[in-house]
Amino acid sequence: MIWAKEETLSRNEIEEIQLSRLQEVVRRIYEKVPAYRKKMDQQGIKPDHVKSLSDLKNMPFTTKQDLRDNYPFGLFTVSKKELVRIHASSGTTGKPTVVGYTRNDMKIWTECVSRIAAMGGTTDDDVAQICFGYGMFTGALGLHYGLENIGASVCPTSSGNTQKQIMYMKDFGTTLLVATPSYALHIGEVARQMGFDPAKDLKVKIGLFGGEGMTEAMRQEMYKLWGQDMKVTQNYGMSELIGPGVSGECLELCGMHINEDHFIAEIIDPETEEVLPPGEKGELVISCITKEALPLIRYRTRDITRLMYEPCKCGRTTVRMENLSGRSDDMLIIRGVNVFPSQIEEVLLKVPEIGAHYEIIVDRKDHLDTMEIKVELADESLLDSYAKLGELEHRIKSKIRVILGIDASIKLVAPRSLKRFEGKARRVTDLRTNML
Ligand code: DLL
Repeated sequence: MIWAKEETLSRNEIEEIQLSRLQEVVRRIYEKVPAYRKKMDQQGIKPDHVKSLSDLKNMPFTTKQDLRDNYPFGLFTVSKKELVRIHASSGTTGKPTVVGYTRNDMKIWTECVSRIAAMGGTTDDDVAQICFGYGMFTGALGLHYGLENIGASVCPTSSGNTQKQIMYMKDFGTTLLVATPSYALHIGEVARQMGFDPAKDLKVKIGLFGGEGMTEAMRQEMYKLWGQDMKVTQNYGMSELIGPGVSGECLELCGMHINEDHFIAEIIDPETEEVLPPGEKGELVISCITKEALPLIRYRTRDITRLMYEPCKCGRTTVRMENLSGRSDDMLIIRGVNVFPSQIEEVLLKVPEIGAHYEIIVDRKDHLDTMEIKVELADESLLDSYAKLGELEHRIKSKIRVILGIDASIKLVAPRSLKRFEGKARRVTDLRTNML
């Protein structure tokens, strides 16, 4: 179901809305936020200079560092009194990034999430279990409001306590699961250990996943576990921009539709910072054109994707972003070769004898980068055969070499022995970081 008419406007109509909203928001940040005014003045840009959408490229970028430098509320355009909600995302280093919402921002957020949930097949008949951690993370409360707005029955089970999650799922007849893809796989595995076949004994038919990447191979794992007819969609967002609700996949599964009347998307070359032509892959840069409290302009997401403007079979006309290849800061450089963990995942998940969990450990020995991949066997059947394990290790190693052009050492480990995550999975350990 298409939730809002704004999802089907012509390119001219959408661009007209974008331009007037952009002009308004640029004026507002220039007047209200000293840090923005300073940056714009340094680049010799005044709000009046934004005469067309193509003038956006002259505006300065905003980065996570700007948020840190202005911690906690320095980039806000409203007083604290006008905020009705505050969230934060904890980075691995430094202060958290703080984001805030006015009453109207909450309405926009709810609307944007309702759109992406409706795209993924949600209706008011659904019983929705939200297995994202409630708290400062935007995922849980974002989905919560959007799904309630559609009229689904929302169960805020939060993350963790997986056996209890499964009991609720069974007893409440949960039809819709909200989780990170890695946690959704874990819930399915635990259900199996408890003696259920998730595809037959549970009623979950919709998976609204997000907060981290899901490769196509992982989507196939999801069907195997939860049933071939499950509607499995990816949803993208970021706390700094709004949280979930920036974009989501429709049931055609051909990229995530961006809510373009609220967000303007550009793709840049992360090195040169030049805007790339439509269709090229690069870093996603987003401008928030309707938010009141924290309307970030040209925010560098560090996420790598490509934009697709061709109309989608679902009837929506909004631009789609391809499922992410990774984050520019996730990219590992191993012996000079650029490696995205998602490339490794694609290879691993196509090997039938292994499960969906893996860990990548990068190190440096004698000045040479090394990569070890710990891979979990799908079941115990191979554990007794040394020869078969050796053959499997060799097969995985060759496939990785074909795709990446470098060697990795493969370590097969027993089923269910690697760490599981209830939120976003952390699959890479780079031990080189302290040596540089
Ligand atoms: O993860 C917002 C969100 C929650 C979106 C739930 C969808 C569902 P942050 O915690 O600020 O916000 O993390 C943002 O997570 O820059 C991406 O690198 C990654 N990410 C989010 N969604 C996806 C996705 C939320 N569908 C960061 N595919 C982003 C790949 C994703 N990566």
